[in-house]
Amino acid sequence: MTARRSGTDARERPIVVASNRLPFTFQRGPQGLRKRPSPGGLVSAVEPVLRRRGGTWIGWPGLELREGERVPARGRNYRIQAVRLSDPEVHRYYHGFSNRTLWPLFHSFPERTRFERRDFESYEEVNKKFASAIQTASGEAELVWIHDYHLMLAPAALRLQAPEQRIAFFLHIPFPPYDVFRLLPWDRELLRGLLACDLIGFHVSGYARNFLDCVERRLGARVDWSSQRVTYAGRTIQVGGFPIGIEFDVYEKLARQAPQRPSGRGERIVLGVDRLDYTKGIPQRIRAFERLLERHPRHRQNVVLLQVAVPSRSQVTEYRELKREIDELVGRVNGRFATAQWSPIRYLYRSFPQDRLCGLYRDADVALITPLRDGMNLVAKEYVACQVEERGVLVLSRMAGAAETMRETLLVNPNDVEETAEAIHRALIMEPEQRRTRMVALRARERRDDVHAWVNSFLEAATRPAEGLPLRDSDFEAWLGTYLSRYPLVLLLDYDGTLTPLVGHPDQAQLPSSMRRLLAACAARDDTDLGIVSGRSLEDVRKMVGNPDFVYAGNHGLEISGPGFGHFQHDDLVHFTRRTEELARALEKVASRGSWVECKGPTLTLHYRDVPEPHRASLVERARKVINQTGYLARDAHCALEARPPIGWDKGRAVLHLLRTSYGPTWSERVRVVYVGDDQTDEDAFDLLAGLAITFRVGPATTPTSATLRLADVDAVAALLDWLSRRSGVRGG
Ligand code: ADQ
Repeated sequence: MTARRSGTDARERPIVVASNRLPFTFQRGPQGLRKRPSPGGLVSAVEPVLRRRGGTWIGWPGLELREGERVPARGRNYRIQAVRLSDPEVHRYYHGFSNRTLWPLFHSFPERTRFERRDFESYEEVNKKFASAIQTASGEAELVWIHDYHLMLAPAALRLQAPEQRIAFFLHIPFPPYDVFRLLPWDRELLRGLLACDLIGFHVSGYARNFLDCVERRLGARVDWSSQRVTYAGRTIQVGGFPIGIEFDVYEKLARQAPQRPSGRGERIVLGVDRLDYTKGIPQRIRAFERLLERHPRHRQNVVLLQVAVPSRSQVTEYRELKREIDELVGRVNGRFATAQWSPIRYLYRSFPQDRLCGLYRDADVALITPLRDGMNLVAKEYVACQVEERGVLVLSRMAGAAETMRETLLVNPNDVEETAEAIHRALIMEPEQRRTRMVALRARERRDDVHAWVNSFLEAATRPAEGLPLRDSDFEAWLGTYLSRYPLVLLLDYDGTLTPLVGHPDQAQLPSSMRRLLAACAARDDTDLGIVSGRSLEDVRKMVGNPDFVYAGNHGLEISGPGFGHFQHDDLVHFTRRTEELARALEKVASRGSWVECKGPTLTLHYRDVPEPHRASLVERARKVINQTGYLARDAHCALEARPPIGWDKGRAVLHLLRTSYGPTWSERVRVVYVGDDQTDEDAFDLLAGLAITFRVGPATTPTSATLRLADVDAVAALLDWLSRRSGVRGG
């Protein structure tokens, strides 16, 4: 989705914004704290919004505040709330996880990425801190808008405290492809952190697609690709591309007002403006300019590369090394080509006031904006806004998000020095008429799609409720169509919570007649075998389902029986059936009112659904102790604690045994397996079947799972069975 609405929104309501940095960074001087504008694109984009609408901006002031020190409570027409961070937090959360892990990885520089668990832990803590500050400030706020890669866990932390709050997130940097993202050891945590939002925005739809791909493949969440919506943890999340714009009018005005360039030697100017960052491709750009001078000597003495670099993250070693590299390169090229009157590169390592920057943009003949990777790149847009005489040419990297819309630029691959050099040459010799045509089109788009239009379209999407998505045949076709196309299916299903909704007492968990019909319809096909794998005793589960054509695995697979399989009983079954009775007696002694023990032969379950909430934890603790003392394994189930004998047998092993016995040692070559289950004991099957089957975890996606995919509830299982019963038969071989 790439939504865009220009003009102003009628509902100019205040909002709460949270980002790592406040719009001002504070420095300590003799007169106390001094503030100066924070550098970078996020502030340039979002500050005008708050200035216009009012609200609160929550962020880190840029230094550790001392006892009694306060940052001013107001910005220009909005409130400021500082989040205090200690020096160790800044070190690990900001310089560490944000800038040494997420920044390089998300820009697809895995070789520069550092993976440090302690950095991640600090990131988690600081994100929680931000969430608490947001919670306090948001009150009745209609929307909380969280920004950028520093705060990707904050939405989930906030959702815990404010379940009803509308939360939106915007990522200002690229979202990398699956193959890069999954290098991160905490990839699922970040995805879950973001999925607590109602809306997640990216600069361009390509990044949104990468995100959806990761969500589908790493979390097994349901993704509707056509509407770019995700169903996760019982909620629907809208995802989309929202290309950011700039305050076009302001830049244009500043450019018109900037003092005229002093008439000097009249060299033509090729301009580069960046934060000093390795993603911006400054060394590659200097090499391209050097190649231009080599290949086209006519530009020597006539053209200057004016490179402005604003210092950034200078505490990080890579950035200091980059600075040194650029210094050396500039020195080398100047040494090689300079004459007494002319130096090819003028390099300014400092921040520029906005009005002076606008003068530079206006006067530059060519803007050379060639990042190796960039979320959007606002400099490209600022250049265009300042081109009031419409005579400049923009050479732009294909790797910048801006390249998706700014099609009238000269697009280059910044890694290709030759191509970039030729593009500069082409820009320098381009006919005025062509330059104007391109610039007029670029300016019209940036004027229309300015920062206010961006905010309006984003906020409009953020406040629109995302509707839930019914499961469609196309979902199952995408998940299973190819997998099942040439093989018979073995369909294995858990019973309670999968085929029947969870109820107070196991006896009440009757199989609905619609589900019974669907199971029968699946089993009636000659390319489908069906098995039920349950924690109930074999006899019990067979009675509940009542279909003699299925294979049944009871007691988590300690007993298996059915047509084409015969009968299996684990060797230790009799021994442990006796011992389980002893365990049951011991548990009766610690049980409290409302709990009861279900003996199922070699396993048992302590049910505590009817125990009042305040007494549950201590009951579980007592029961777990007793179970462990007898050498049994305790495992949490839905409002129940299961005890299983310590014989290394579980649903996973049972299912592998079933498959080997029924279809031979090469079963994975002969049949396809789909396994559906809803609780912790099914995780053993998900783990063992990973890569060998497609597995579904049923239920709201709040707990981690090893299953391939998720289904929201029993109705979704019914939809799956319905599709399986109707799917086209075994095709091909
Ligand atoms: P940045 O990486 O900071 O932003 P960019 O979009 O180019 O990159 O914005 C830089 C901002 O800093 C511009 O507003 C520019 O005017 C200003 N600036 C640069 N050099 C300066 C100098 N020497 N003096 C003063 N100001 C200077 C991140 C992402 C981008 C994304 C933005 C907004 O990396 O891809 O476009 O956020 O979402």
